[in-house]
Amino acid sequence: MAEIKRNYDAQSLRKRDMAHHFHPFTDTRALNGEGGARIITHAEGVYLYDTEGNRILDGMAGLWCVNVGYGRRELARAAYEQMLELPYYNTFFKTTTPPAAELAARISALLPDGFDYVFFNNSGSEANDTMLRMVRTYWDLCGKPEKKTIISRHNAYHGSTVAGASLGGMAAMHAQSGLPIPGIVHIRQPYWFGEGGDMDKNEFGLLAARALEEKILELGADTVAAFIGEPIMGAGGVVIPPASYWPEINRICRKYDILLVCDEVICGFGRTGNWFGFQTFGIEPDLIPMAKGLSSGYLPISALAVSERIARTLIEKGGEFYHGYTYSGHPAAAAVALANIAIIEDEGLVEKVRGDTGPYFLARLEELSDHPIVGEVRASGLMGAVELVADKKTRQRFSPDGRAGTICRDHCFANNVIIRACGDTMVSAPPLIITRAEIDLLIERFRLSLDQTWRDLQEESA
Ligand code: PXG
Repeated sequence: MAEIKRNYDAQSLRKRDMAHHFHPFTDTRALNGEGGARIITHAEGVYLYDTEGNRILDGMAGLWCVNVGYGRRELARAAYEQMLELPYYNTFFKTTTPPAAELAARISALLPDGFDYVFFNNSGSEANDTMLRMVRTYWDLCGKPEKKTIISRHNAYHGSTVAGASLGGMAAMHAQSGLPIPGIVHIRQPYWFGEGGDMDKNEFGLLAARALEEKILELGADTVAAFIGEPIMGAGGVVIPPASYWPEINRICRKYDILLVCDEVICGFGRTGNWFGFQTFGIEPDLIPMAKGLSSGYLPISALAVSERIARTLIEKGGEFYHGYTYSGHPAAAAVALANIAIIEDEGLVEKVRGDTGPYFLARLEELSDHPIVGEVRASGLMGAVELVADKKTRQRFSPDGRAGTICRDHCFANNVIIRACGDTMVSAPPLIITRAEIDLLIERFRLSLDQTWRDLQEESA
């Protein structure tokens, strides 16, 4: 593929973008002050290209979603052919479409026995909105209408709709719009590096899990509907819980008859070296929201998989479920998801992450542990984090919080590798097709960026 596909007028595009495009999660004034956004024009494999002709290694798979990498003709073809055949039809009024029916069965076949039903939505946020309504309806139908509260965790990310942002535990999001909505509460996260102090990791894992039990007892189990968690907290900084955490959460949910929602929006479809994160951590979910890797981001689609107990109750006792989106089960998106799952399977991407590139990624990241500003390195599959600290021994952070991360992120960007900063935690989740040689390049550019960050921070404090 040519380095530059088309001759865009970058100047004029950027001007229009600055004048008219309200970007998500962006300080638009600050962005415009810096001259506007970088314009990504095309992509191939793990590389993005911009209007300046830069070839950028995408260490984030877009936004944790482009699992099969860019430039997949099969996915474009699946969308094109489906659009010619049937670009749209709804699934509301006693109708379905071939891709929607096939995809529902395909997802169900990937999951453990009992997950026979899936509900389609267009984003991870919407899948979680659906989950909230389903969970509350379920308990109503069980004759326990007082079981309404959902317990989540501080620093979790479950979306940006009103329900999604409320379920999430991002303080800055809550502060902006009067969230969370009533009936959603948050407990501590299993973040050993940030909050574990001198505790043994597994002891800390148990302590963090028991915060759930304490909250249930405080609220009364008869008022708690569900607990929601990401197997690994993604946007919160790739928080990989200690091994003791999830088994204890399973136990507590079963003991108090609390539904367990495992948000697989990031961890699903191979990210952690299994099809789903619940397999990596031994989680026993009742509901499974999934999105991103389901279509590798080529078209928007998400699904909520529902275990037998809930599906049977809703279907047999519930009558009509008054919920759905115009594009639920969109045929073109479903066709792309089917083709995407076929690629993951045919190319053995899950096995490759588990047995080859995942361990290699961790080994190469671990080499960064010797860097003067690196406090910890961790990874599961192709999902990794590097903690930036001022003092390696005491884990003392640089001040102010988030400054080192921002500097490092900007250096990465300038060095043509995309690595995100969550506060002072650098995170990377490259496409699952990444090769060892490309991981080497990612690490090389990352190390250079760490060196430059260290130099900047030293100069600042001098
Ligand atoms: N659950 C999880 C675990 C997610 O990571 C959502 C739900 C919501 O999905 P939608 O499709 O509605 O965005 C997400 C999304 C970041 C970042 O900066 C992460 C997400 C979205 C946007 C930015 O890390 N995750």
